Amino acid sequence: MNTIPVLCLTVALGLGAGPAAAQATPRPPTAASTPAMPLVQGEVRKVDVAKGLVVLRHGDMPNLAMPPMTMGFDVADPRMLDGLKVGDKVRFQAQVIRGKATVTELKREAAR
Ligand SMILES: [Cu+2]
Repeated sequence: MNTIPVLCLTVALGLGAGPAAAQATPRPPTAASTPAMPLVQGEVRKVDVAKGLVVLRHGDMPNLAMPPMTMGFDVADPRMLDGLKVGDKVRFQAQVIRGKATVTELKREAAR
């Protein structure tokens, strides 16, 4: 479980440098075996549809051993980014897929 904090740090530091989020250490997808994980609170900080990338400020993510932070994620399905805007509140789940932190489920919270 040593690679995830390093990954987060790397991604977080790379936010201003474009495609740095694509670089990550490969890791077996152990998280994939955990069913029905709770969704995590997040807030959209950046959306890059062309790269299939979203930057989220996220809460604690026990399945990835991450404390709250802001970092970039790939998305499993580019349609998740449809209509998503900076500042949107979301609930999401992410897993490490092929070495990249990837959003596997994303729901926008209803505006009030
Ligand atoms: Cu993180």
